[in-house]
Amino acid sequence: MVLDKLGSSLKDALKKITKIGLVDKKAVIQLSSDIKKALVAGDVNIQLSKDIAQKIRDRALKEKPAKGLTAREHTVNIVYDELTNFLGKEFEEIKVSKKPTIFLLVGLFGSGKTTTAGKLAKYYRKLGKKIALVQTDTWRPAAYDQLKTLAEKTKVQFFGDARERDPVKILKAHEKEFKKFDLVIVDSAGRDALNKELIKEIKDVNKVLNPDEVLLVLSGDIGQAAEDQARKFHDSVGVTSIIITKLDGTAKGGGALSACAVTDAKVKFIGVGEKLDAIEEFKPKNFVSRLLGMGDLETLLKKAESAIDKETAEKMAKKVIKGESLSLQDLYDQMEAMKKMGPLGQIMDMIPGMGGMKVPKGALKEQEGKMKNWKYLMDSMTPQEKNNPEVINASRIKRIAEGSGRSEPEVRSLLKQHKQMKKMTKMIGGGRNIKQLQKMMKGKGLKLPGM
Ligand SMILES: Nc1nc2c(ncn2[C@@H]2O[C@H](COP(=O)(O)OP(=O)(O)OP(=O)(O)O)[C@@H](O)[C@H]2O)c(=O)[nH]1
Ligand SMILES: [Mg+2]
Repeated sequence: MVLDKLGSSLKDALKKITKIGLVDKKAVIQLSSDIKKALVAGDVNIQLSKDIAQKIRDRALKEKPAKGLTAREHTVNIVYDELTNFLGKEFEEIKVSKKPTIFLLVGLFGSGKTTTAGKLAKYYRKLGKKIALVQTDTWRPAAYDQLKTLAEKTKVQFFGDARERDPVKILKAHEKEFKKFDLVIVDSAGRDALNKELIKEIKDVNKVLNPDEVLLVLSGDIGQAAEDQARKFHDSVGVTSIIITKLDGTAKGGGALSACAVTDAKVKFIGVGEKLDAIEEFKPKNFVSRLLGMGDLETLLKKAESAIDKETAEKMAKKVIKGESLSLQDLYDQMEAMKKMGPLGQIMDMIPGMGGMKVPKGALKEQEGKMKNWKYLMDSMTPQEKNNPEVINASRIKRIAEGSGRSEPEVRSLLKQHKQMKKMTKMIGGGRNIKQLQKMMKGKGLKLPGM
């Protein structure tokens, strides 16, 4: 998970107060001191860490819990609130409604501009947008091929010119075609530092392109220095949004995120890996709930939504919320969607109540292996059997095993798994039984609904 260490020390701090019987002054002071330490260790500015801790302490001691909240819930809520505030409060989506919407990506060498251009292309293509990627980086020889390959991988249009040295000419040569696209994403050249030459180049490109968004790409590993970089870029070329990359591989991400929260341009996306789908919209609220282990159903649903079609996602979410049971067909659809969503471990972090659970890596691998075989089994079932697995008797089990080239015990194990899934969706639907669900999962060694 992103900001693993910061997350686990914040969770530990909160765990202390969920364990003790009484949340008294001493406990609150301890909590705020633990949180301050966690933030400082996560590279958040010391003064800022102190301020946050102080606010949490003051509010937890002064404010009366809202009706229906225990003192403990009240305190956790304040922690959540204050951490969300310091990461930028409300999230405002980048609108891609005007045609064409134009993004210009800027940043220093190696910050992740080109990779991010590819990621954004994939992200918005999944939302149904028609995309063009444009390379104006004439500085680095490999830049042209790098973005062209990404465009081929994501199946979007590519514009560029490997021989032209002037970025403005490249833009002029293609600008007429831009209006055929919903979103035109323009990559640009980086430099070691924001110098006159880079400023001039970005200004020239800016003038011809007149982009709707100037997105500054910053590498998370620069930590608090992100603030200075963001301000300088903003003052000289006008930045509308920030993307922080490489949050998967740095302990300094807390520093970078919190530092940018105080600038005029807000962080809109974060990069969480080298692969093309390793990008997420940065919503402070969701981010903090994940960090604190409260789960992040919204992000999960969104991922599911882009993987499966919207209709299936809504259908499934409704069933879970109503506590209705899911059919084998749903399990199958979910598995199909999961394949596109990434490893199970990543998904677990996003399910409320499960973020804090430590699941042995082996168990996840084994589960992923099992899923493959279930697919074969389900391919041998009739639609009726998938929708209503109760009809599957001994002779059907035999037929399914033979048809799929798997064994009868495997069919039985799948049916058993489905039964458990049904039970669990009922619990999640009830909403109150996460604890019970976790207990059951621990006992059985990872049996998630639909996984
Ligand atoms: N782990 C991780 N690596 C990333 C991420 N984003 C980019 N990278 C890697 O960072 C390196 C630099 O990425 P590029 O996209 O080429 O950076 P750039 O800003 O275009 O670099 P220049 O064109 O040289 O200025 C590559 O090895 C990427 O794979 C991320 O979110 N996580
Ligand atoms: Mg590049």
